[in-house]
Amino acid sequence: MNIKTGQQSPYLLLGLFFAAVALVALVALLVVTSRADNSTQTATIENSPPIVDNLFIATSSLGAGQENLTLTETSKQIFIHGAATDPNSCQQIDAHTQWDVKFYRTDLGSGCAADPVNCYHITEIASNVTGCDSVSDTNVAYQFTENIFYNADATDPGSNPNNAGTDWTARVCVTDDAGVQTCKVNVKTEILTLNSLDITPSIAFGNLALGATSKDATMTATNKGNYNAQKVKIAQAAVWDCGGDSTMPVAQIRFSPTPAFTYANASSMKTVASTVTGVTILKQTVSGTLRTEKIYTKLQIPNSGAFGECTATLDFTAVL
Ligand SMILES: [Ca+2]
Ligand SMILES: [Ca+2]
Ligand SMILES: [Ca+2]
Repeated sequence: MNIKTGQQSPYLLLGLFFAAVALVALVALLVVTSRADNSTQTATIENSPPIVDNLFIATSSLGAGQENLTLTETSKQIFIHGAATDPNSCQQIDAHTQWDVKFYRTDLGSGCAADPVNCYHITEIASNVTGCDSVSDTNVAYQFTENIFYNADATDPGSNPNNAGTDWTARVCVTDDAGVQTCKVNVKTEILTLNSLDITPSIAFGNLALGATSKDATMTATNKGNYNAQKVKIAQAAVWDCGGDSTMPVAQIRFSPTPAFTYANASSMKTVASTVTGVTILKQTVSGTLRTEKIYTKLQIPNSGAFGECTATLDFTAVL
């Protein structure tokens, strides 16, 4: 008997061959049809400029806007505040370094050099810009403060120097992250004339005999306002109080703009205010350099009928 081992039918082999070919083709087809691909999409969001929505000049934090500013003898704090929007995101305008704020006499323009008399370049700090909460938030609040000095130019009718024809401008500019700047100015603000004076607080004539006339006492009057030709009125409302029943008349004091003046020729003090002729104090225009004038007084003690330590108060009024 002839037994063959390891031999297969040729039909079976052919069948296996075609089956293998079909499997390879199917796998290849699957690979071709399942291969991934992608398409990159691009778009650029155009920058929208920022908008300064509103601008108020106030004399208190977040206070109501006002047209007129009255200064004080020291300095007056102002608050420039409002809201701003960037339609892209508040994050494009929320850094204080992106803000530029000035307060200046309008006729000088925003390019003016910093000067307390007429042009303030306001320092911006981080806390000046608030309220940017997320990338989808578009709005911020701002508030900048500045101290306006007493000698800042008045712009009302009667101002000296005469600046009635102009006023003061607050200008707020913000630049977004794309470098686009938008500015807003207030409509109108006048600084009013400030008529104000500082006077030497006390005078000591020392010990004087009955009938004696003192040496000059010198008083310094300082212009602490913004009017360029300030005059001075002087009065002594009540007689000298020398203790007990002892008094001296108001008219024992005489005054003059000239040192070492002759008592007999000088103006007598009165209970009603009278102008010190010859004293006109200019306005301070250079920072740190006060403008002053001297007023000289002499006291003559009555020949009799008075004794004691005497005191009296002089009243000064600044007048235009
Ligand atoms: Ca923008
Ligand atoms: Ca906001
Ligand atoms: Ca004006």
